[in-house]
Amino acid sequence: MNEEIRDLRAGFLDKLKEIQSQRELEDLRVAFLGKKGQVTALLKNLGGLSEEAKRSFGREVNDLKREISEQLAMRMESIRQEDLQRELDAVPTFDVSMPPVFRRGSYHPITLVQRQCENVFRSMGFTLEDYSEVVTDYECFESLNIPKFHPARDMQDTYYLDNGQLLKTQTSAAQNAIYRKYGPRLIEKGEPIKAVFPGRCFRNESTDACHENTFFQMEGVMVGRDISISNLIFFMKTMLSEVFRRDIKVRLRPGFFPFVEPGFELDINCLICGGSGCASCKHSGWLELCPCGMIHPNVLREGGIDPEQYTGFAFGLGLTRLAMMKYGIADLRDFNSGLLNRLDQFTGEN
Ligand code: FA5
Repeated sequence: MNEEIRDLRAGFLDKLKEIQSQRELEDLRVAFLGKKGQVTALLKNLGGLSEEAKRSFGREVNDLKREISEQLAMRMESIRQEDLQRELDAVPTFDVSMPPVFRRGSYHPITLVQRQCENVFRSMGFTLEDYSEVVTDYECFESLNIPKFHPARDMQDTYYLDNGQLLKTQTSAAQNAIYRKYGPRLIEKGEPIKAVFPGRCFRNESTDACHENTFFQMEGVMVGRDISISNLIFFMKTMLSEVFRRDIKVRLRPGFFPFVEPGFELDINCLICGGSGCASCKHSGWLELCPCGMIHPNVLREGGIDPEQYTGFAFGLGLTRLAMMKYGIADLRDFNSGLLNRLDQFTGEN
């Protein structure tokens, strides 16, 4: 091989080793194969050579060009792969395209977040209650200050069964039973009622990124002497900081529910879009997470508790939306999708 060609080839291969980006690679291509590049410049030295030497030199230059082109193409492909890998590494934990690896079984993300909330409230002295999914009209509505034909029923499109029972639309349906269960202890021993009760709820809703017809809530109540809105805010703040373990923006605004007075809506700044607006938060930047308020006197009375002596707060935490925010899942319909390769990514927690 011609000495000049050999040196040029060695120089190219040395430089190629240092290339890290597509842009550097393009500069190298221009430096060697461009119109004013080093390989093209070789051809200017053909002048004094014999015909035979010219042919041989030309062949070697062409071989070098081909080799350089191939080397550049190979390096371009490997840089593309490296760039892609870097992008994939930067993708947040939830990856919809992640293939299933092996199946060992895992907890559903809603179960994980539910357990976390249960632990937080249990550590603050709340009892954990279980309640039926099929309830009576009295439990779900009438005991909650929502008589028959009250317009507030329209807020929860209900699945009724033939026997007059219904699929509970809200965990509040268990409130009356809790007051009846723990009321006597409150009255006799002065022990406040502190209970949480998670459960599946059903509403005949059209679904979208933040609404499902089957979803989970966790109800919480505290009743005793001098229980106030400050107690409510303290427990809400503690729960959110334990679940998210970082500062998150919330807002409290007035909200209407016949079973609380005053009533509030506690919204969370959408963690999917950071508050700029997206499908997950219906483009408002905020997501309704946990309505709450001071329990209406009629509801306490219906549960056998004298509202003149005792007060209390109640909240209805949207567990499905909480899991959505905690795990960065933009569409809560994924939760019921049955797609295990998406849902078992969170096993490591708890
Ligand atoms: C209620 O269900 C009241 N029982 C909450 C309550 C309890 C208020 C105690 C006051 C005192 P609401 O319909 O807004 O309220 O639902 C409560 C939460 O459940 C919502 O903030 C939301 O996080 C969640 N939620 C409601 N509907 C859906 C749905 N279709 N899909 C997913 N989550 C929902």
